[in-house]
Amino acid sequence: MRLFLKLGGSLITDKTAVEAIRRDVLQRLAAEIYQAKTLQPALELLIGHGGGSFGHVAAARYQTRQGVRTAAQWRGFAEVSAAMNRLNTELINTFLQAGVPAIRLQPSASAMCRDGQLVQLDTTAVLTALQAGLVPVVHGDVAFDEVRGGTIISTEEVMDFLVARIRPFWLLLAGETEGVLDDEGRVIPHIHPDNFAQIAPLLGGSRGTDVTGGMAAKVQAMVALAGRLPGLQVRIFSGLESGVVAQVLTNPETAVGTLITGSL
Ligand code: IP8
Repeated sequence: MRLFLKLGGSLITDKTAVEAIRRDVLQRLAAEIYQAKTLQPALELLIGHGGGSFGHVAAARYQTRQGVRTAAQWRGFAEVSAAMNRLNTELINTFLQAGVPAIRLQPSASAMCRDGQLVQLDTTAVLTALQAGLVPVVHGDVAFDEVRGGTIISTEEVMDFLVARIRPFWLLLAGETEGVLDDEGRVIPHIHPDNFAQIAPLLGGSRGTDVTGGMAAKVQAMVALAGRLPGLQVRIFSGLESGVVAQVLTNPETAVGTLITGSL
């Protein structure tokens, strides 16, 4: 079973501070991922993690997503990359200590964008790592851009690109909220192309600094992705509740959070 799991930046870091890791959460998640992999040796798992209070703070300071031209902006581009490296290193070390054979595959090493759209990213290393039983770890990152010079690609943009080529059955998005919430704070159990237009106005942005869009943009991208790739299902749920990540990795049909599908 091939699964992609995103750990949201707001889940693994404190987005209201600067470069603050939620170490207790990260350690618990690593233990749960180890547990799921041990229970299911055939599990092929790719993990992506957001920028949280690491990448987003530097990216907002230098406006990197809008484009990179001047020497000062390129310096900012390098700083955003370094901030993501610092977060990723913490993550990889925590996973390895928990027994998860995680390996960093840095998107910016092979990514190319065209006016903010990711058009090129190496998939060979990802596939080879999955087949070797490793857990490749990607993340939102800086990227070179044919039009803008440089830009930012979100974790979901990286994962969407890989989903279309590596075709997992599930894209599991673990964040700090219980799922996609309506304007009264209730979890919306199922979003599909037929109800998305009604739901979209009820969705909010993001807490803290987020240069890549917040919840409404993310849900829209997921509905479009599930619509393009029949067979792909997406689940958005909270990784804060102990045991849920292990449970969802073991059985992604578990009815928690919000399910997003490409048809009813
Ligand atoms: O947290 C953006 O990734 P996201 C990463 O998935 C950077 O939006 C570098 C800001």
